[in-house]
Amino acid sequence: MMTKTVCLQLKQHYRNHRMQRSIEVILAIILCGCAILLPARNAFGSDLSRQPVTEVNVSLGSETGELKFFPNNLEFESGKRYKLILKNPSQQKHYFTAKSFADASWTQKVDAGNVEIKGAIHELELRSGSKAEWVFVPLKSGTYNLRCTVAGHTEAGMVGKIAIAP
Ligand SMILES: [Cu+2]
Repeated sequence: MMTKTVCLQLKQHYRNHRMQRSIEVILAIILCGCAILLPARNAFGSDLSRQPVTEVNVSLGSETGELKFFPNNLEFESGKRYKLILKNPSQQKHYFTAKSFADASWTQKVDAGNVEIKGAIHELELRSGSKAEWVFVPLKSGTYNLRCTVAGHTEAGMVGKIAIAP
């Protein structure tokens, strides 16, 4: 009777020990996985995506129908994160077209209406009364052109400059 109890206790102990070992193995595997994944994510840009964001408002045209960007001179700093809030208060559609600036930046996302777009952005179309938000990090310093590509608008002066400071 006594021996049987000891034997059962030993069995239980052995079983617990085995379970503990397998938990240790699983933990070790998880930790290994993290060690491999974390540096890769940081190198890819998770640092950039977590930076505090600076909001910048730009109006495409005006309520009175002026063909201009307000403001038409934008300045950003390389490596900082921005949320460009674009609004069109006019009665017609306008474009925010800045291809080389977009190429010199990392776009995190664009929110337009209920749609969130991820990936390269070169041009944003804003219908009358609409709004879009572009979250990005400028990377390559320089001065870039901005214009509205609606026929006649660039010629009428709907242009601007975007500077990325190093
Ligand atoms: Cu326009």
